[in-house]
Amino acid sequence: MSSIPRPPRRTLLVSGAVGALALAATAVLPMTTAAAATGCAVTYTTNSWPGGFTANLTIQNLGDPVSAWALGFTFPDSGQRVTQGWSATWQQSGSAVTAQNMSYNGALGSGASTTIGFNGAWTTANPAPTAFTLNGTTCTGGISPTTAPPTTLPPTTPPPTTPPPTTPPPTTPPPPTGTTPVAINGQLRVCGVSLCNQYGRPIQLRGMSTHGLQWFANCYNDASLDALANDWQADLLRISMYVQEKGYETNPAGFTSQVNTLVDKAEARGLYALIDFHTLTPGDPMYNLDRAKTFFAAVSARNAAKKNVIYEITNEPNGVSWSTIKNYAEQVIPVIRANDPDAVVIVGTRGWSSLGVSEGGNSDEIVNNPVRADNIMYTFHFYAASHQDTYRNELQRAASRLPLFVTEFGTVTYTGDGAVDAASSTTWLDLLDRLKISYANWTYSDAGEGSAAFRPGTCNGGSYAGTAVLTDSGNFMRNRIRTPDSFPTS
Ligand code: IDC
Repeated sequence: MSSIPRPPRRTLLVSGAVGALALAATAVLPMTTAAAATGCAVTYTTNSWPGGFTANLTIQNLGDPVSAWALGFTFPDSGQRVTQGWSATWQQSGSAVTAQNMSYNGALGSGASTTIGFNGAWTTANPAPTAFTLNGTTCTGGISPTTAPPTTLPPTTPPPTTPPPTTPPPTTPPPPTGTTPVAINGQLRVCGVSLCNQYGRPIQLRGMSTHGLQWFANCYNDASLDALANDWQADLLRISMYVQEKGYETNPAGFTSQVNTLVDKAEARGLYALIDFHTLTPGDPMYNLDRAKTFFAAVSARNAAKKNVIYEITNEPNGVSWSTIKNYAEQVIPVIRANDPDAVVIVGTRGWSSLGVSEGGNSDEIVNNPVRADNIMYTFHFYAASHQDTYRNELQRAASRLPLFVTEFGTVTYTGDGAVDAASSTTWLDLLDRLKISYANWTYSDAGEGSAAFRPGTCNGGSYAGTAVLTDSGNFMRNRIRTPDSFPTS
């Protein structure tokens, strides 16, 4: 679906080509004397292209406050279906669709509204649904029932005959004016199992991870990041902020500000910035839940307006169940969403982010019990000299079912040291390229270990470009990363 070129966006309000132009009708709501007042209005806007569409729905509660809601509607055409939704849990049975609130948007006061949406597919026609229910009540209204309600259902009010252009249509992203990864791709969004750019097309980001900021701060400066953007032609900087091991817990304000500075340096060079809350030991993310909430509240508020930020909420959970990780994610994600609703969030997986494999599990535990949040991806990590076909097979199996992001991998063993395994690394990266899975390599540093890209001592000097400063791993990765990107722009 997403490979089909999209014509410019239009709203249902102004479009005539794709069928019915139904919008919120207005009427007085039925109400019984004893029951709570109910009522709702729904605005459905869509943009459509051959075979696919995106729909946004604004739901307004015109009754008494509710703490949970379910929206229902029926597609007019049997070929229409929801392929991936956000801001609600979406289900379709035949032509009947329901959207259940998420934990963070279930409460709707009187008159309050919330917006949800989905990507869809269609075959023969793509008319808009014309009737909606909220918690079983037909959404007919724009008026609160302050006067005596009718005893029978009001007649359906016809849709407006003239388009009411009260809200401007959503902006079509203009063609990119710059050539950096962020200038071309803009705000990212998860679509299906892919990471999609501002044109709704799947992309792969390739880049490098910092080492622990507490140890290698001298490796991250204007010259080294210029080399990453220009010489390496990278798309992405992963900012690894350890929480323990003399990291964040020792100086929250200092590490938060160090991360923000690197976000700015990445932005200035058109690089995406992956903010990694680098939990490792202890492996239970719940140990750092309060710190995570404090940290992500701060960085998401400060960076909300930026298009280049991706949040990685826990690096490598280990020794804990998937349900614990999921519980952690469902507490941290709303903190980020409250400030930065449209950013992609990445959730670590069981067994050092191996999708469970390193602890005897597999990705089924996630597929069967996904994190209840939209616009998220799941982490997969590997070290090429240690992790081979068993892990590759599981990644491939999971890739058609879950949005995956390799936020960290090494060309060496899982210790971070040893020789580059070029054969396994090549097999891995060819697989990630084929599946369009984004990655960051451990590490863009001069640590005295095989996984470091720079020779020891490099970060004491001022020169990072070219191959003279690189280790075997650095050379291997620079060659992989600097090949041209092919980001779709329409
Ligand atoms: C390693 C570093 C090493 C450091 C160690 C403990 O390379 O210098 O002493 O962490 O902090 C991971 C982790 C990552 C590890 C890396 C290599 O995410 O923190 O870095 N690795 O062991 N998971 C698998 C491997």
